[in-house]
Amino acid sequence: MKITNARIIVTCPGRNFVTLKIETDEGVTGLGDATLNGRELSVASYLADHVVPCLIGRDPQRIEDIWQYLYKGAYWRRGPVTMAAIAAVDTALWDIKAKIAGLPLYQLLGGQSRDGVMVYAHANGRDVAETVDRVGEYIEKGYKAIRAQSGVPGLSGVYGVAKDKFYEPATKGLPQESVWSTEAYLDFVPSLFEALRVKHGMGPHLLHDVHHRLTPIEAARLGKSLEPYRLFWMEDPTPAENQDAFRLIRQHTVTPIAVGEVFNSIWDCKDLIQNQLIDYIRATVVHAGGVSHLRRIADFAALYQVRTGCHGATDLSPVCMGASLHLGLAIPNLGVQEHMEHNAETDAVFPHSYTLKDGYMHPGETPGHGVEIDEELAAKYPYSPAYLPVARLADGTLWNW
Ligand code: CS2
Ligand code: MG
Repeated sequence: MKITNARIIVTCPGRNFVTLKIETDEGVTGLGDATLNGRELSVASYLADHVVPCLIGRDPQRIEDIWQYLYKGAYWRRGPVTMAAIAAVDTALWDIKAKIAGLPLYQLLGGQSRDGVMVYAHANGRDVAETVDRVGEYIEKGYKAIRAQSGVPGLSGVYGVAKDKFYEPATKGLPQESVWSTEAYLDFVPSLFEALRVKHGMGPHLLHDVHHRLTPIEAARLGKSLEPYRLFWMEDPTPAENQDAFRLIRQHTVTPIAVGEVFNSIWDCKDLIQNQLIDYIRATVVHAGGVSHLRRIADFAALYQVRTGCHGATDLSPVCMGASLHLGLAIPNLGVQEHMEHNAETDAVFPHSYTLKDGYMHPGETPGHGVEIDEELAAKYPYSPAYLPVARLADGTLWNW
């Protein structure tokens, strides 16, 4: 079998997605997600101008060889654009291999290690009362794990708080700016989780995304102040370029830590995992080199009893969600999978086999990763430039969004 063509499909059913479709001489095709929020066209170009010419004529079954060819052969290794491009190729090739085998992808990854993949939902509100209600709604829907994000008194445009139902951070036009105050946030967040535990008890898994906003010692303080509420995890407490920063947090708190949605390779998390500085690795299929590389990261993490908590926000397409669920069903060290519902238009553009029931998802039994694309429908939604916001402190200092 030979690869005869590979096309990049850019569509915007409510938000932008970049999808790679690999075609073969035996008519078997595979899909890979290549969406990098706010920088979509850079990956589309990397694929179209640099990667696709290298794929034509190759045997699609040689996944590992093609991965190494695109990683080492690029000379310029790692980074979000390169690794999203490699991820799209890798995911599409696994889709093809599983279709050739006539098996759902998880069977090629070792079969089911559990009956379903526990997922967490996103609850957010403008204030404590609204957030408490939203969490209650998701508990009603059967979710076992819910992330809680609330507006902070005195701050506008806080991360994770939706203007309407779904929180979509990227907005049309130039990046929106919001003012951040760590003091207001640190003094407020414990009261949110106090209210959530008083209302919903200690049963539900509660998660919170700090979204890279604190310094290591501030993160240590937050983790400590949240200990009575036994969070499932505190996510991205501080930027992770300096992996040693997490030693300071660990010294002061036992609140579990999740990191990694912005990671692109095993090198970004090796020290964090090896030194037991995190409990959940959030690297995901589309941004960390595909199924092949994410499997490597998960296997490495398992050695240190670190579990996966893969990123699954709406800017990661259903193709990524499908592949991520197959991996999550098979690996021994799944922690939880993030699940933000895509809108109806997106679900129509990307018909898929995965299902949700009582807080658990299953990728389905369709050969491949179970997600396809309706190209005719996709063409109805042209690309629309959008940017992620930026944050500044009250004195105008540019801060971590
Ligand atoms: C977030 C994301 O879901 C999360 O954990 O951190 O919503 C993130 O802000 C976006 O994916 C950025 O594009
Ligand atoms: Mg996050």
